Amino acid sequence: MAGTPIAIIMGSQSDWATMRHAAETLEALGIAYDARIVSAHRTPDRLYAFAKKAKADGFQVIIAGAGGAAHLPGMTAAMTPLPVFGVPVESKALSGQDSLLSIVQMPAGIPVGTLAIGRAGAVNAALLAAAVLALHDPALAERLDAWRARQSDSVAERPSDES
Ligand code: RP5
Repeated sequence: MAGTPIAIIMGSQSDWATMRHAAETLEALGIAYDARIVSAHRTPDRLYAFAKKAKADGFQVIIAGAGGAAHLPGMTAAMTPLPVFGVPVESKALSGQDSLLSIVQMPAGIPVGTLAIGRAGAVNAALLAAAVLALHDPALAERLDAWRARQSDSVAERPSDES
């Protein structure tokens, strides 16, 4: 999609339950995104085609979520000059620690900005991507400030017995 600043890619349909939190956060900030399933091992040709064209297609930041032997963010970063933020999806076998280490332990030379495991990582990947875009988009910077202010306002000063 031309002119869409953020690509959200994920290794499997099963990752969407996590990655939809990135999508929802971008929607709350009024940022357009394109969400795609791109598996490094099941659809390597799709990954190559996506990553090689991502910048020419107009994307500015890529958010990549994957679980297990999660090579999607690193492989993507190897094939594009765009910033790539990796979200470790919580795996069944190792609770996402495998995903985290696969994504965070990039050898020097090809960076992947790695977020937390699961929903927190997905939300924060979107907020980090928004912060990057906001450097050159004053209106977005205002929306991001307002988002943070609403978050602050939503925190009670004292705990309640009601959950
Ligand atoms: C990875 O394998 C995906 O990113 C996903 O987190 C994990 C499991 O995929 P499914 O077997 O659920 O399709 O490639």
